Amino acid sequence: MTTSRSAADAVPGHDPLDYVESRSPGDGRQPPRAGFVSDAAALDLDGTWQFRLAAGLHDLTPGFEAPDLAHAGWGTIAVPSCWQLDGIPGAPRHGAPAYTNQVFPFPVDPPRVPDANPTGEYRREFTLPEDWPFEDGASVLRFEGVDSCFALWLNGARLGDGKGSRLPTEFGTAGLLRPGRNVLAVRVHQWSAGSYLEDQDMWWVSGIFRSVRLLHRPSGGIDDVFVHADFDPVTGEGVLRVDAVAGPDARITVPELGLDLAPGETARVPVQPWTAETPRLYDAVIATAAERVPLRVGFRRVAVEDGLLTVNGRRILLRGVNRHEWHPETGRTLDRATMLQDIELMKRHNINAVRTSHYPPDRTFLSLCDELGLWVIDECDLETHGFHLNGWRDNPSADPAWREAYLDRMSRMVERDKNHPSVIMWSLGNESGTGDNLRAMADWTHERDPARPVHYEGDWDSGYVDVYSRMYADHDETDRIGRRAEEPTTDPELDGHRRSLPFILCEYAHAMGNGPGGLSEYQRLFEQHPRCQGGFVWEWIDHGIRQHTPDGRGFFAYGGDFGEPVHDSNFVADGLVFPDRTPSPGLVEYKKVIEPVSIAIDAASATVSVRNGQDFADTAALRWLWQIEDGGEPVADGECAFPVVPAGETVFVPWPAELRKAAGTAAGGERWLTVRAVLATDLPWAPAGHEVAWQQTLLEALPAVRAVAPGSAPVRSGRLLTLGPAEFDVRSGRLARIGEHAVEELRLDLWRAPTDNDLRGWRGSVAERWRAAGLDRLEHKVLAVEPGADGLTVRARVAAAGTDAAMAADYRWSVPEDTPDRLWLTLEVRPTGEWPFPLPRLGVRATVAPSLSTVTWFGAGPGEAYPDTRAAARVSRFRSSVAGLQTPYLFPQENGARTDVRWARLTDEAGEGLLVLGAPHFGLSVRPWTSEDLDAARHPTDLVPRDALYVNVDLAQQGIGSASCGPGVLPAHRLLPGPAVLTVGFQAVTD
Ligand code: IPT
Repeated sequence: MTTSRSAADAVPGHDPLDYVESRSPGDGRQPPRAGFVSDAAALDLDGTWQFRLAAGLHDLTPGFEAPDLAHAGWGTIAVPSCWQLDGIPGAPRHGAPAYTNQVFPFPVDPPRVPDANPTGEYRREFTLPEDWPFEDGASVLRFEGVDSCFALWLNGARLGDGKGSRLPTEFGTAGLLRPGRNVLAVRVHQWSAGSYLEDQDMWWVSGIFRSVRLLHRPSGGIDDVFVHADFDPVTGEGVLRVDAVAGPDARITVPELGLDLAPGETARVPVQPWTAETPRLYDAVIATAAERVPLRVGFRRVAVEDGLLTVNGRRILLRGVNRHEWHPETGRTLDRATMLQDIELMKRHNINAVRTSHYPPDRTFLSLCDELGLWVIDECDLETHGFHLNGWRDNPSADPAWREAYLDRMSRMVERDKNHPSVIMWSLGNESGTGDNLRAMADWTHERDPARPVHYEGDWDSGYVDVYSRMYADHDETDRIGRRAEEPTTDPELDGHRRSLPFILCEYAHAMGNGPGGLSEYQRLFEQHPRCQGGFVWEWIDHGIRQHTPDGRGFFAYGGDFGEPVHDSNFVADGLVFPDRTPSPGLVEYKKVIEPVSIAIDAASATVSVRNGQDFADTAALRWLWQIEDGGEPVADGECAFPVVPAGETVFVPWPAELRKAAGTAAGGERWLTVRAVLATDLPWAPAGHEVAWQQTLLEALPAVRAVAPGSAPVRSGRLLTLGPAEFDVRSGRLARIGEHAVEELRLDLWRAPTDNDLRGWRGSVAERWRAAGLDRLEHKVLAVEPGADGLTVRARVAAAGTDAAMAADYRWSVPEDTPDRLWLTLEVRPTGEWPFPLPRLGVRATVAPSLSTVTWFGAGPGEAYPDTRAAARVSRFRSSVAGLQTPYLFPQENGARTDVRWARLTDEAGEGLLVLGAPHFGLSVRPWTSEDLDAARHPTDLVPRDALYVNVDLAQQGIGSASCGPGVLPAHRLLPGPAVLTVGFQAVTD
């Protein structure tokens, strides 16, 4: 290898660039310590830096570190930022992001990396304030995160190098810092030996992506602090001991508790404990004469006891999400407002836990979790997944040469984050196979912090961890595990141990595209089996990157959009929120499924029961509101005065008199009672009135709308058949209009644009079977058009080219004499031949004029819902524009269906339009494009409204499942082919 290298790198007998491909975690670094902010002098080095992107080690700027280097030809970059992204003003994009899930985007040859190794040369001058305390102690440069490997020079002298992208690194500046002007030069390599340990399923982006600061370390100050704040649930006492590496005069004070302690001294005092539901923090200070460090202390005890994971002596239930750090413009550089937004959104959607998949987050996030209350599994920056594709050959986890790197990563996480009460478990990393290096990480962690359990999913035998953790186990297996009746371990010696452990699903319910389905069924298992302590939905956010089409329309890019030769397409878009953090229907569904309080209404006994499913908090923060709706219109409301329900308990309360009275007053329509739990006062994460939980019950059903009067006969004139308000073509039997409104191409429809969950699947793709069977290219052969005394019958055979399997479809049209404006369709469908798969949908599709673009309906809503994602849909009356009915999944697919619709009106601006009536219910989708358009589109910007609206009226749809990574649609939600009848009415109306 010949490279041009700068003279200052040259150390005799040593290749100065060896560190890039060295397994060593770094050189010249300070020992890791707790992350904290003190009153010692500090200089923020974030901001604009000089920048040049070199193509590889052969392209480095000679003398790059020299203090007086001329920057001719250099650009600038913002620190912190990811150089492949251009979301930060002043940070033009360099190179391009690339997405792979498991596969390494370079040849697997550890620890070597490609010659094409984009290398960012960063330089920044800074001026020290005049009062910088040079005479006292030392100063360190602290990098919170640099991806993936770097070396640095201060005033021309090399300080060291480091790896471990999402972990902090500090370097001493001994003797090099000068009063006034200083020059810091940092060289950052996209690829390094460390890349083999950082194969997380996410974009490859690089650079100094978290903050950089110069910190004064006063002599006699506080170098490290470890707060041990135990809570004794028997006595209600907090047990505080603070260990410190500090000046001999260090004292710890907690004014609110009247404590003044020396390091290592233990105090017991009555306290209010910290939990995610009641995040009580006590302000404390550790101080010496030289330095003062504020601390926030939360007292809690995490334990694995009697086969359960407990906090403060109680089993907890994790209603969690996996959170990557992501922003559609700035990538993995997040500001505090974005972190706070994530936590607020989580809390508002009843989420109580976060796994920091798959690396320690910016530590501001953990401070916010301490404050606002979330259980955190803090995960180490470690994943070697790509070795799996090579049969785990050379996996670093089992290679002693990597042991130091593994231990280094673990210690840097634990040391940084050990004082966060929100962190209840340490995770060794993700998908790194098995091996002694993982065991060594666990052993070290148990020794260093015996007060927190250790988690790692990758070793199914659970030999060195404290909880049994799995990902994507299906419902049946989860049930077996819940009964401690799962398959035995590979190593029989470990079976007893694993069977005694609590169980969590560290990933489940893959939220890719439309879905996930099956959440309710999982939640039931978590509530039924004490051992099943919940899980973490995969994942929080779609990692889309904001881009624009040439004509300026915005969209979110995914894998392949930057021309990557190897990529995993839209598998990076599998979150509960869209990249701009708009909640997806999946998040709304999850919120309902994991409600912390469950309301049950019993109309027969006129009672409501409330089960407080929280583990610690009572219900004092909640108010209970009731409302009765008639045909979806509110008719009465009030408040229930419930007693405060302690955690884990249930109360039954009779309906208040007003509610009893209102419920007993028939009004003529379908009547529902809704009871909602809302916040009584403002909380730090949501305002008063925010809805936490709800339940509905039917008070009064309506008799079926279907008329029984005899139908009238169609009248023929030329090519037209007129039946009441409708006109048909006499030859084809096709409906042409209803009253003034063109209603065309109405026919049986079995197709939906496959969802990600239809397309992918561990047990094969159902969408491939649909396509092979031709469900997307069905031909409609009219066999007979039969006008009769009481209506019109059109018989058709619906089938795809090349197959003899078919659907017999008989359309019976009628207009009952007593409702001469109303046209009814009864569609009878019978499969013939082989239909060995569930159908995507079963219903009719028709087109109407694009002007009918307002949809009002009485049914379930307001959001989209499918058979296994309908928990969050409530019965009421809703109104939306057609545009508002579409869910803009990053990869276009079936979306936007409304379920259990009793009636719907599609109207134009003048309020004229069409009424669709169920008998009793139907599923409704209205779009400005076809399912075929949706299927063909790759991004929402590919979808161009046509000159018609496409209306699907469904008897049923196939469920959603989460087969894109995990189990498919549960049997109860599969749409199996069989004889079926859909009845639906149409009428021209004025709003
Ligand atoms: C699992 C990974 O842990 C996670 O990072 C993500 O890739 C997820 O899958 C899918 O989106 S690993 C899976 C192969 C079980």
